[in-house]
Amino acid sequence: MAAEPGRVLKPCNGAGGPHITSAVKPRVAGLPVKERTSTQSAEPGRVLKTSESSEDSDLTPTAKPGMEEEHASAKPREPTVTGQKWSLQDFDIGRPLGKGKFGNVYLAREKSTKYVVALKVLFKSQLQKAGVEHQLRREVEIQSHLRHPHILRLFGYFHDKTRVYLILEYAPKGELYKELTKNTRFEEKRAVVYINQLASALQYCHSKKVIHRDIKPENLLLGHTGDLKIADFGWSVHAPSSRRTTLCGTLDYLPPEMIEGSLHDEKVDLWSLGVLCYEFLVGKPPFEAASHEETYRRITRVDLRFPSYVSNSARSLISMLLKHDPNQRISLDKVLEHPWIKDNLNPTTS
Ligand code: N15
Repeated sequence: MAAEPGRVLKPCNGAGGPHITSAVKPRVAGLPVKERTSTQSAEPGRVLKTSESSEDSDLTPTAKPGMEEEHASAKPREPTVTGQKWSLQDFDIGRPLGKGKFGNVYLAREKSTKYVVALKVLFKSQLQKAGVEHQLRREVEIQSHLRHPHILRLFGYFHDKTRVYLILEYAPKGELYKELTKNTRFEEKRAVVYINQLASALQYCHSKKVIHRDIKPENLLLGHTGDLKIADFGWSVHAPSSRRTTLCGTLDYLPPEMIEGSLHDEKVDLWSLGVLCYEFLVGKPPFEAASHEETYRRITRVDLRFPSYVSNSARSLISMLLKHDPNQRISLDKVLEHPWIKDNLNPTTS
């Protein structure tokens, strides 16, 4: 089944993305809107109930505390408990952690608890111009409901006249892709630790019918013990989906069914896991090529080649993930049982 042409999920990352006309009315101001009774009454830190029935539904205006359960002391306070809303005043702002198309991420500390977070600042004008408010709201909706040790937490959000702020978990060891660049490639034992953590995070996502679709090293951060955190849900949707991506930016991590515009489901993440596994071990993604067209060809043909140093056991797992037919791909359960994982996993690091 072909995806509907022209349905754009996300603007191109990086420069030169197309202008996207939003199908939704611009209402970034209340983002994510919930029981807005007055024009600026979005409730910081409170999030929306995830609708699993429709990948593209409007957000159900069901209030849910942004930070309940597990946290006692160290986390930022629960706005719905105190009745207070977050504002910039609540934070000391530190160094920039990263720059993005719509704004930057800063190290920040919540004043009353001294809890350190990553504060992402997005400019409403830019979000509006690109027509991605709806996208952002969906991301917030999805991510704020996910609780997993290997998924970066979204603690809450607030906004002012010009900006939207996302209160995100701070990952002290920074970007995984920098580690990969620094090391060129990872030893198999280290790759196993990451793949194991990733597989368990994806298992959790899939149990919630969330497919990620954009797992690549740039979207992975490292916690203070060096544990992996999936940070970006920019393309996540509820399965199954025929959502089409704009095919700009790198194709390297996209499975055949996505670049071919077919209906896809959570099995896209199995493919990405295979690509990532390869990249961890080799230092570059498997279908890398000089041109978009060539990468496309290599992906659709599953033109997979391994350098001699990759173990047979790793090749076995990667080959079972990188199957053209999504239904032939090894399941996450079986990934976690695969000898390459089991035999290389240090019991203390799982
Ligand atoms: C729409 C919303 C729900 C999506 C939420 N997720 C994001 O916005 C994805 N995102 C995560 N965008 C930026 C970040 C981000 C979070 C970027 C960097 C960090 C972060 N947490 N911690 C960092 C971080 N820690 C670092 C340590 C050393 C060097 C750089 C670091 N960056």
